[in-house]
Amino acid sequence: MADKKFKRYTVTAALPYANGPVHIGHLAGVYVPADIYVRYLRSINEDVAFVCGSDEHGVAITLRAKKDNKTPQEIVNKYHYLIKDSFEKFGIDFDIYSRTSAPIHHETSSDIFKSMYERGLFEEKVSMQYYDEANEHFLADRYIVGTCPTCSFDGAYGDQCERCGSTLSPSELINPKSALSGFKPIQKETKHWFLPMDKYEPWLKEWILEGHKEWKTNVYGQCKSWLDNGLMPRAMTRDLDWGVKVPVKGAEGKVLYVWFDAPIGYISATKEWAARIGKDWEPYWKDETTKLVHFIGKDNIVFHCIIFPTILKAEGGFILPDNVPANEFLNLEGNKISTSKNWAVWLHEYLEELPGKEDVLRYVLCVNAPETKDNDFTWKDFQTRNNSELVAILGNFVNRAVVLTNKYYGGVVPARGELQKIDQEVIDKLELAPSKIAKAIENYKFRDAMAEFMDVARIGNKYLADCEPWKLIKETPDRVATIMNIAMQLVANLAVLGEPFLPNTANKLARILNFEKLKWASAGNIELLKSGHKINQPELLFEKIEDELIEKQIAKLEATKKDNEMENTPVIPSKPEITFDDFMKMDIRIGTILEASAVPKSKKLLKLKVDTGIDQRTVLSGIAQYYKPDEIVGQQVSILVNLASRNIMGEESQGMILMAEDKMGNLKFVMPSDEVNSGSTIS
Ligand code: B3M
Ligand code: ZN
Repeated sequence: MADKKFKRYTVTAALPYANGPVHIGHLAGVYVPADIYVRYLRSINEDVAFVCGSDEHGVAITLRAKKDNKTPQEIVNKYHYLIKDSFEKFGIDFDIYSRTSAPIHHETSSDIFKSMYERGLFEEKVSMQYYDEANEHFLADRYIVGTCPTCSFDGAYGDQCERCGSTLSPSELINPKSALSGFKPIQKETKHWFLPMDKYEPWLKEWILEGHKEWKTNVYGQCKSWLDNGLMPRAMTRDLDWGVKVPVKGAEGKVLYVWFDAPIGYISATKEWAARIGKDWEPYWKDETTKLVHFIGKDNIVFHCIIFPTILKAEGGFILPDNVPANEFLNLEGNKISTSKNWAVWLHEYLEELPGKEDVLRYVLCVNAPETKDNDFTWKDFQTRNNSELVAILGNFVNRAVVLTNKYYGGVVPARGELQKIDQEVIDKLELAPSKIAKAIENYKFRDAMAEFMDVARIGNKYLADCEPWKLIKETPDRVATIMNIAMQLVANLAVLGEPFLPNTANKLARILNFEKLKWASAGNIELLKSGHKINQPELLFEKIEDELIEKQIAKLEATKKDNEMENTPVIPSKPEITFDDFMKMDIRIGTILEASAVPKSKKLLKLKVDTGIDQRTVLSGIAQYYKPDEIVGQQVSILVNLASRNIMGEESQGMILMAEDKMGNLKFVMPSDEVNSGSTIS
């Protein structure tokens, strides 16, 4: 079935930063889809290396260490094992979970750098870099905070604005400050080694834009936008004391850029795994018949589609990814998951608080996976999916089939008699299921795949409900034998087909059925259980989740929200002084929203018609994620009316609505304490 072009697979899952635990967003975006993919490949007997590990370098780690008053090594040791353990318990079945502080990784990444350096593939440049005089430290991009030039957010980092998602360089920040001392950094000379991305641009355009049109639209689109904007040389070294030392004379006190070393971590992990089991690692990275697939989240697209492939291409001899099925983000109860705000469902806590429900989370995160757009996880939805899908469909069908087989036949699978039309219909549908599921998985459509899998249980449920064997057992026992035989074959098929999705459940099913789990190729027919085969007693596959449990989880999040509100507002550095006259230039008034509508093709903008007291005008405002159009008609707002009008997405926007940000990063209207007339001036 799978791609005949390929003889083996190297499947990578993004290396989580070992600076905090992993949460449901990680699982939904990367690890559940990757694991389903790999388990399926193993079931069709493909040769797979499924590699992952902790990303233990980079500024995020050093910042975290500083905050906790620990060494970076202490931080990564703590989280590496916590993360590894969470993955294991959720059944994410890596062949190896390594770490980038491992000696083999330092050696591998250092060697690749050296080999590229020796062949003159880097440009050596002396540039000005921000430097914190108080701490005598060059400042990595993340160590510089300032105002975002795109959205004016005051807490943007030198590499990225977490509010609007723009990728930044520190020099673009307005009013930059050192995160170490809070002082304005100075510029100081430093030498770095740059990868001339611009030189690889034509090749990248050809390889991605022409060669990989089949990549997911979100992935292809991001690549195209990077390539259309033009690439620039990018420094592959950093002034930092934590990471892989730059193996070059004159580079003392410098380390490899974390995005140079981390993806090489996939290669180091493969080496470690291969050595452990006495295999040759090279075919997994160097043989054209190997299919390389990177599972990542959307914030890592440029690194996996553009920068890492450029490194591999420049170094030479390596294969390139065949696909990079990146997902969008998962939100939690309507808000962006945030580590710093503790707005997350942490996997290690879930495991403690909802023991035995690993597959439930795998299921919910898969059916809700942010495959094409950001999605929301809510505890209510979690409960509904469990109760009305896992319990009511899958669990119910299996339980009925197993209970009746035990009751009528002492647990021995009865022989089939003559088939009726309704039986044949079920058999026909079952026959199609494995290839439908396989096709969806091979195309990285895991939600569809899971839906197809659940359909098999639905078919079984309906079959029993339609045939009502319990009504026939007295009059026509032969007919019941046929029905129960087919029902049990469906259960056996569920055990085989369910393995990639719900591994614990598949194991339980195998146990109940008293059979060795079979490979994918055996599924799709009604010959899996021989008549006369003895099954075991039923076990509950899923249990109903009561309101109480859900309410507890919701209360926990509510408490987090409260904590966040109680905390002091982070001090955002003030903007440069202005004069009274500057202020008086602004004409801010109270207006009233008369109409509101969505802007086609924009997730962020709403088009508003505002009564300003002087006129009625159109304003485009980036509030679509926070308000629905019909709930804000009649809302009083503060509006800057003398802002030069701007064309945004083909619409003329006249003025700006003033918004304040709450602790969860949601935007709120700034409005008077009592209603005032539209047109009242603010001064
Ligand atoms: N450490 C994960 C992240 O951005 C980052 C991935 C590295 S993959 C080589 O959260
Ligand atoms: Zn921004």
